[in-house]
Amino acid sequence: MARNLDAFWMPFTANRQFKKAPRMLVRASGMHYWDADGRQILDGVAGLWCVNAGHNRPQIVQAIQAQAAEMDYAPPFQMGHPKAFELAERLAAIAPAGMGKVFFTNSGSESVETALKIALAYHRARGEGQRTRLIGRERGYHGVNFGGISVGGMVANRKHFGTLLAGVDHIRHTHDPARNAFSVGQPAQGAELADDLERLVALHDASTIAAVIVEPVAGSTGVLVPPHGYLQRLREICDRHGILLIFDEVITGFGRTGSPFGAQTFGVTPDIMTAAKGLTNGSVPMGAVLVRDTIHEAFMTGPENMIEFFHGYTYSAHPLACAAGLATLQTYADEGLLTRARALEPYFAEQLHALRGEPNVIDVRNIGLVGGVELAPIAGEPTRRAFGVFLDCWEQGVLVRTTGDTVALSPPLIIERAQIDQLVDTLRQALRRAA
Ligand code: PXG
Ligand code: PLP
Repeated sequence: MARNLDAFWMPFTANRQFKKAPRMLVRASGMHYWDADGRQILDGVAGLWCVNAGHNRPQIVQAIQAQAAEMDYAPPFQMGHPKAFELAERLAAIAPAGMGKVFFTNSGSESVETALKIALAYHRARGEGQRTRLIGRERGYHGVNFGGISVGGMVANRKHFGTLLAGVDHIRHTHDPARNAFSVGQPAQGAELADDLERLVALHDASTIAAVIVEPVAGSTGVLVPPHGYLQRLREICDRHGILLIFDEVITGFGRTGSPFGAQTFGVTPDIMTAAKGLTNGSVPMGAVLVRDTIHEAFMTGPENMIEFFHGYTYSAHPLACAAGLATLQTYADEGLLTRARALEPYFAEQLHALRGEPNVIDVRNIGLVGGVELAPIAGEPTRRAFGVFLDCWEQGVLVRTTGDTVALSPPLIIERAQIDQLVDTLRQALRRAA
């Protein structure tokens, strides 16, 4: 099937390399994709960390089809449709207690922008409008819009784009291979790294700081699991200084770490939480921001006929996305998928950590059904070794993901043990061939 590939400028892709040897996916079901040559590919990354219930689940497909036929679109400003309210209620029901208000967006990136704006407007509404600083973390990924790359800490995602948002600072990341390499689950060392926030409080004064945003588990940068006690300490410091804590749960949401959200896995409740990806099982673009009831309450002042929060998207709570989201949450509930990762974690961890000792493996990290296998970079050619392993796995019928020189795994939560074996064995063979 000859096709001209010129027009599509592909996102986060080596366009020229791809177009010389395209990897085309044409069909999906359950744990698998099929490529244009009819090859079956085991999906080791849930698409892009989003297809948590596996592909093309009939309940979700039918919900989208039925909604498309019934009502295509409804304006979300000053109008409503029933499924938006129902989905918000269902989401609040699986969120940490007290996080009962939901704002809808269309992606993780938009959820991040929305969360940052809520934080700023919240302080202003309470008469603390001088709290304008936003604090992120080195190596953080918070999507690609200007707020998100400003609080984010991925150098390549920032350096091309000018001065970014003013008034942003970063705490240091938690990666510490000297002390924590090959930790199974949460690393033992590093809770004190949260104290870096005190350094920024001392520098800027707490009265200027609106919020701190972190991923409970940093995904995009290569799977960094929070050290024991780290998130608790961050929470305590935020409380001490009246700083809002935002968890970016775009990856950690919807069962990835063994609970509905990372907040529950780690036992720390943020003030604001972003979500996307698994919200609709990847089927229709949608994101959400969940906030504490008390934050929402701070906005509900002034004349009743006035808009309380000047923010929203044309496609906020799109009917197709809401239908997909409801069917997705139902599928998760029916099959116990929001906690299944907890049951599979010991087996997954054991298989993954058995890669220790394979050529060039310098660290293995895991939590729930997320894994990271870090490779020693080829001297002078960062990312090349891992990308070679990715291509080899693809040739062998397994889709993995690489970031830097880390191979990331985040399979659909329906994965069976034999498929974990296939995933890890394929990776092992690729590592040996690459040596
Ligand atoms: N926050 C976090 C924590 C994310 O992981 C986003 C925000 C942005 O979501 P959208 O839907 O705007 O892409 C993400 C997305 C990777 C990779 O290489 C990870 C993401 C996206 C693309 C690639 O691991 N995460
Ligand atoms: N640009 C223009 C000119 C618009 O009119 C709008 C929305 O009305 C937007 C951007 C924002 O689009 P969206 O609401 O889909 O984010």
